[in-house]
Amino acid sequence: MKMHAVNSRALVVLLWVSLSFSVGGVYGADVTASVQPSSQPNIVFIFADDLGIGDVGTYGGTVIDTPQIDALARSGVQFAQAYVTHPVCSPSRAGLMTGRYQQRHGWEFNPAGRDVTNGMDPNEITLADMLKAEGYRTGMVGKWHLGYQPPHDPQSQGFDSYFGVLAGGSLFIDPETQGVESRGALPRERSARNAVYDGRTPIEVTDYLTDVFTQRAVEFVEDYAGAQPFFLYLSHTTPHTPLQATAEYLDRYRHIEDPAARIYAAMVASLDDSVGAVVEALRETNQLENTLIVFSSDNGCASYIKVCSNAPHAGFKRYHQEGGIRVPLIMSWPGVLKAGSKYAQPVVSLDLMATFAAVSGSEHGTEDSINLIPYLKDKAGHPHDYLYWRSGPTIAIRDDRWKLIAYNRTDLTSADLGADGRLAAPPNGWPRTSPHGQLVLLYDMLDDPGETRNLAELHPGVVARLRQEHARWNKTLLPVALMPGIRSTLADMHGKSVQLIF
Ligand SMILES: [Ca+2]
Repeated sequence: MKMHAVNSRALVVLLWVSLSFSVGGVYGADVTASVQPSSQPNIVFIFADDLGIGDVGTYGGTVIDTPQIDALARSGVQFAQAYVTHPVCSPSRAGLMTGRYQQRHGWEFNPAGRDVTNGMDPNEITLADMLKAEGYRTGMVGKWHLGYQPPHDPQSQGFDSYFGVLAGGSLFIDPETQGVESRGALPRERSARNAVYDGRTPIEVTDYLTDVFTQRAVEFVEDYAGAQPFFLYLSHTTPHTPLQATAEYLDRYRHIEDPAARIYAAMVASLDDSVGAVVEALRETNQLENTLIVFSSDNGCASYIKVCSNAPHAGFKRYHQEGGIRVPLIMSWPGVLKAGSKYAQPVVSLDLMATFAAVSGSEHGTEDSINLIPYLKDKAGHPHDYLYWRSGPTIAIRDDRWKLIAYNRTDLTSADLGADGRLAAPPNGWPRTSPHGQLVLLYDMLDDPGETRNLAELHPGVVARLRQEHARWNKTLLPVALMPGIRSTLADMHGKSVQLIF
């Protein structure tokens, strides 16, 4: 193991990790006996919103430059098959924050504004709750989307400090600001629902929101570096709509003629710069060797913005094809995780809970979360036999080779879509039943990762096995959600019309 000039806390971590692995057991099993407070690394989790995996250079993107994200990947581990638990923001975040499939605690659907008065089950233990109990200073900057009010808001859910947007997104800047380009007609000011909060106080922010979040994150690192281990959750609202960027980032993409594509590329650039700024702050405060940095996105990019890429995957945000649920995931922990490595087996965002618990010394675990660190060292096999999804009547499951998706078929047509591109929900939300039957899709993920060929009719035995396994898992969930699913639209799957419910 290469030794750099490391501070004492990092050195203890290095020795402790080496010891834990040389014992050969499950990483977590050694933790309680051996961990000392001084051996806890900082954890920095940078989250993008609706970032297309095909728009990240290290994942094969060629249109947009992401030098900072790419450098982070080179410094650590890049996951080839990282999944989130839902193809839209809020339920994906509910799974990630708790390390439990969100259907276990009822946060199955996009709240679609109902999070102003409701929120994720406050009895769940979040990443921040867990790390705070281990003595971490916990700070959050950015998008929450799991409930505005106590006991659901970030400061009720384990974060010592909060600065950000409680909503699913917000205006990035006054669209009439000099040099700013925006897509569509936007208001000049944020609505109350999309306000920026400092703690629990809404404040006025006039600078470009992504830059403001970055600055706050850098200040958090500078304020707490070295004093006690810290957990920073930097949850950007970019490159989610509204599409808006400043001249600083647009200048890098003047060669892209399509305005929406240019703005989206500039937004990804602002995200990339943010990753670089946070890494630099860690370096300047001598914390880089002592920090586990994680970068990911909450779901794939959206078809409705028309200018992003989930390539080489099919589908988009809202879809259970890979384009909706397979995301970039990078972990960097210099000196502990091997630089420039790749991890090929399927993993899921739920695994961050057990991973963060193990490195912080927590005994907390969940039924769904696997500590990935041993696998990133040398542990053989795969962390999960199956990964599962459910969004109302839509289900999906995958194993090492196969992936099954079942969507509701529908007799609704594009004439039923509203101006916002969505279907109007029945009064009690969309039912879990399938009155028009389901379209069952089976893909061979080894032969056909782009999900182009439906093999369901060729392999009825595989379909039956996966359906049975999904039914077994389904019985362990809450049969209903805290709030019914009200968001839905139509999609064409191999020439058949299906209903996406999210
Ligand atoms: Ca999102």
